[in-house]
Amino acid sequence: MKKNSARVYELKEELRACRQRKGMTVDDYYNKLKTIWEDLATYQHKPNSCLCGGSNCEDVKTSRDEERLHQFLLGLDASIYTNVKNEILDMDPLPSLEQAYSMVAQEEDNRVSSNQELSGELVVDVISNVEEESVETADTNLGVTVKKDEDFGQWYSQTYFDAVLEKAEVDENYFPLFVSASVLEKEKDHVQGFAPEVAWVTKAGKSDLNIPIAIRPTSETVIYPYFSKWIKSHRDLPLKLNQWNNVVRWEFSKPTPFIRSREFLWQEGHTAHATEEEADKEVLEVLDHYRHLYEEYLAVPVVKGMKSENEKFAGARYTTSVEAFIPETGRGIQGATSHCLGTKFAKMFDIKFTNKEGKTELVWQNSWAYSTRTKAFVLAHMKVFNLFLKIGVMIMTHGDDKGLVNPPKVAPIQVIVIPVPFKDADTKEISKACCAVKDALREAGIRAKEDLSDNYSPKWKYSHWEMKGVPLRIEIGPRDLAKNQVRTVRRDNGVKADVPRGGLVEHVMELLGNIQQNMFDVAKQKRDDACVVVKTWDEFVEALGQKKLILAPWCDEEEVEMDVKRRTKDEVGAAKTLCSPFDQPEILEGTLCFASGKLAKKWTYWGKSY
Ligand code: 87F
Repeated sequence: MKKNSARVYELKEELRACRQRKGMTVDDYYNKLKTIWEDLATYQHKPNSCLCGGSNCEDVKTSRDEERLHQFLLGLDASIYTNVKNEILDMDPLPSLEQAYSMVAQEEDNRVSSNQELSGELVVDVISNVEEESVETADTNLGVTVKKDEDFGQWYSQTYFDAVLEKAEVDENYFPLFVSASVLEKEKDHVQGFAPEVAWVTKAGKSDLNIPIAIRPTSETVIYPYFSKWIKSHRDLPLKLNQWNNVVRWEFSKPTPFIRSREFLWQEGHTAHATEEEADKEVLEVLDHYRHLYEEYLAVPVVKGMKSENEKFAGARYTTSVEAFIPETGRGIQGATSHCLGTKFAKMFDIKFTNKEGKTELVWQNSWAYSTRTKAFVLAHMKVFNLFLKIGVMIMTHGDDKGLVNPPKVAPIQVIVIPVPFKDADTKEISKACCAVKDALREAGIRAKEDLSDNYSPKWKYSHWEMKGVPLRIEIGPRDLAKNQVRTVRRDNGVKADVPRGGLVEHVMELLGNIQQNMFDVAKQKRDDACVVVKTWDEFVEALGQKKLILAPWCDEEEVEMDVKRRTKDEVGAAKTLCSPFDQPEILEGTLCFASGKLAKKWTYWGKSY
C-alpha cells in the first residue's frame, strides 16, 4: 500500500468529475472510471488477503462495490440512459457493477444498431449466412462465445503447435477445472491482483456449498502440487507438461468475442528444469515457436520482446511475449507469453530434487500460453475485425469487404471448386470435371471441396465461400471444359487466371504458397507503416492520437510507465508498454527517455492495447 494523500485527493477529484461526455462510448467511460478506481486502490488499505471472502472483508467489498455502482450510474449520459439507470436502481438486490455495465452496454448496442438502420448506414449484408451468427449475442453478453464449428472449432493452430510440443517432448495432460480456495490461496501473493476475476461455484442445486470452489483462471495451483509429488530426483527433470483447456476469468470490461471473453481456450505449458540456464533457454525457444505460429501459419507479423516490470506476470522472474498490432484500430495485442518463473513457485509448492551430487535443490520453472485470441488476429487480418468487435450488429463498413480471408496454411478448406454451367451446357460433364479436379487436389494433400449444390447460383456460391475465407476458388464452365482449363480466383487480391488442367495441382500449390506469403507481406507492410519512432513527449502524444505503434527510448522505470498511463488516459486513451523488442536498435550515448528526460536504457514499443 502506498501513502500519498495529495494524490488520493487528486484521484477522488477526478472521480467526481468523471462523466460520460457527448460522443464517449459506455465502454470508454467505464474504462476511465476503472483506471481511476484501480489507481486509487493502490493507495488505499486492502482489508486482508482473503480470496473467498470472510465476513468482514465481504462487507467492505459490498459497500465499495455499491459505491462504485452509484458512481458509474451518476456519470452516465442522462439524456440517453435514464431508463436503464432507473431499471438498475429498482432491482433488488442491486446487480453487480459488471451486470449493470452489461445492461447499459446492451442499451447502447441496441441504440447503435437501430440508429444505423434508421439512418441507412447499415450495410445490409449480401451474404445470407450472417444472420445465423447473431444468435451469439446472448452468450456474448455473458462473455462466453458460441461459434459454428467450421468457423471456430478447428482451433486452427493447434495442429501445428501439437507437432511443436511433440518435438520438444512436452507431454499432454489434463488437470481438473475446479480449484479449492485453500489451494488457490497458496499463491496468494500474485493471485491477489487477479482475485476479482476469479469465478466461484457456491451452490450445488439449491444447497450452498460449505466451501466455495474456484473455476481455474490458470492452472499453476492445480498442477504444481503434482510437480512436488512427481519430481524427486534430477532424473525426473526436465518435466514438461501441456494442457489444452478452457479457463474462466470474470472480466470487468465488456466481453468481446475472441479478444476478451470470460471463458476462453488456450494451451498452457508448465515445465520444470534442473538449472536456470536450461529454463532461460526454453523460454526463448517457446517464444520463437509462437512467433513461427503467428508469422508462418497465421500470416501475422509479431515482435518478440520483454515485458516491463509493470506488465509482466506478477509470479514471474521475467515475462517475454510476441506482440502484434492492429492498424485499423491502432491497438497492440499480446499474442502469446512465455514466462520464466525462477524458483518462486518451487518454494511455494515445495518442488525440489536431489541433484547428481546428492544435494537438494529447488527446480527452475517456466510457463507459457497462447489462447483463442490468435483467432482474433486472423479475423483482424481478414478485415472483418469490426464485425467481430460489433458482434450482434453484424455490419460491414466497407463495400468491398466480403468476409474472411483464411491464410492457406490454416484454412480448413483451401480450394473450393464451383461449376459454372451456362444455359444448355452439359452440366453432367462440368460436374464430373469439378469432382476430378477436387480429387486430384485432395490426392496431393490439398484441402479441396466441390460445391455442386443445384439450388444456388454460381454467384451466390462465390459470395458464400468468399465469406468463409476460402483462399482459392476454381471455376469450371463449358468454355473451360472445351479448352481443358480451369479459372482460378484468388481470395486475397481477387486476381483471376486461366490455368491448363495439366500441371494444375502444382500450379495450385504454388498459388497457395503465394497467397500465404502475400497475406503476410501485406500485413507486415501495414504494421510497419503504422509504426513510428518518437523521441519526445509531444511526438509521443501526437503519434498516439494517430493510432500509431510507437517505438521510443525509455528509462525502464515502473513509475514512469504508470505516469505515462495517467498522463495519456484523458486525451487519447491510456498508453502502456507492449514490449522491449529483443531486436534492439542501437541507443546512442546520451539518448533521453521520451517521458522522464532521464537517460534511456532501452527502446520500447508503446501503444494502446487490448
Ligand atoms: C486471473 C485470475 C487469477 C492471469 C489470472 O500466462 C489468476 C490469474 O495467474 C493469473 N489471470 N494470471 C496469470 C497467468 C500466468 C500464466 N499461467 C500459465 C501464463 C501462462 C500459462
